[in-house]
Amino acid sequence: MHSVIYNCEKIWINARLATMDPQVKGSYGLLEDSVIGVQNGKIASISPMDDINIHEFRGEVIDAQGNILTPGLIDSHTHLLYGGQRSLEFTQRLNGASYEEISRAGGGILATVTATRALTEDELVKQSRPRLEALLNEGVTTVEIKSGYGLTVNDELKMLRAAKKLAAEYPFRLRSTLLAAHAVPPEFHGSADNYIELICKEIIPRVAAEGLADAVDIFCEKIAFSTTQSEQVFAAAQKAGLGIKVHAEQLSNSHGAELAANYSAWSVDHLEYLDEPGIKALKKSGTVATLLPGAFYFLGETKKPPVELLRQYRVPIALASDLNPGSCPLASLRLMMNMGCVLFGLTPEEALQATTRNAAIALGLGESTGTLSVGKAADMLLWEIDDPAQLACQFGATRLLQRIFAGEISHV
Ligand code: DI6
Ligand code: FE
Repeated sequence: MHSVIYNCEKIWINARLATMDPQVKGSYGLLEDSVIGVQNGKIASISPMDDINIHEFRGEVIDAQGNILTPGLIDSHTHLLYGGQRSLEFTQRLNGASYEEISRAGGGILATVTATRALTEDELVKQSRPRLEALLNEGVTTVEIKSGYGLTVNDELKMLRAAKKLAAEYPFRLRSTLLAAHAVPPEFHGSADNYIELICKEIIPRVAAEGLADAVDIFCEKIAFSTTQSEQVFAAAQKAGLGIKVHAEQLSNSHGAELAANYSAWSVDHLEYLDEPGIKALKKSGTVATLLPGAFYFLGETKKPPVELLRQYRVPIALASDLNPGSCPLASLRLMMNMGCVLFGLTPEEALQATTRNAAIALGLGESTGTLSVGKAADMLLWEIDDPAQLACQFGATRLLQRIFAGEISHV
């Protein structure tokens, strides 16, 4: 232990570590009065302050002054790349129209598809920067970004390339997801099966060959794609070696989550209408249940996801922003932590777990990030707080003293 810490490039001393590591006993996996050492962007050592002699250390010493370090926050479900905005629909919904009605009338996702197709890759990057910056500024260090507003081979590739550009510009870990099966594009109106065939035979293989996405997602819902179509997409994703995610059981129960679990999905997302057989399937496959309280709140939904049953079956729960122009234009994962507690009844500890460790698993990154553990990425946040529960309890005035990405203190 000693020799490792003395070989580190830098150490944070006098830190209280909310490790979120299940192997560390107690709430938040909290380790008081600790020192954490970083080498090559990774956590190389964690030990009690008493065990080290600072005067023998030659690297950089950062004094955390008794403040709390947590893992970097992980937003495991966003649609932050898009053109235009849809405040008109917000007003329409306030006047009584439903999300489904707007969608069926050609608004909704398809309105954003038109706006996104009209942009060049660079314009798309430019319009999306403020949303990404909002997440990063509040302590998000890993962001999943979905395509899904292009819906042609070229426009989906354009979106995924734009995501890569953002990743080259800003200090964060990108996971990108192909969501070509977000809506049936106008060119395929009345022939959704043909569009699914294009996705499976052309888009998925091409995206995999070019290394443009880590996972594939589909909107499995009455107003979008069927379970039969979903199964074809899952099979194609599996064949291409990509991870599987699904939007399921948001507006109705079509058993998409259970189906995705049978394909060893990383996560199934939304889940307001998830039932017990679905939960059993998630348990069996180790799939994460991702809850999106922002969309629930913004659409004024009343049916809540089955949190108590998920707990009983010990299915890992993640919380994500679902940041998108229609059902959740709210660029704050911290707000989602608060909503996860207030609207869905999670505890503050569950909310932090849901945006660190479990969110990492939902992105197939469970081995590399999400907890403060030796060997994982040094993605860490130093907060001026007394209790980690404050991260879910309060909103808008919590001082983030340092945002550390891959061992570097990074300002966005
Ligand atoms: N479910 C959602 O909540 C978003 N996509 C999806 O499949 C909504 C996307 C939008 O309205 O633009
Ligand atoms: Fe979504």
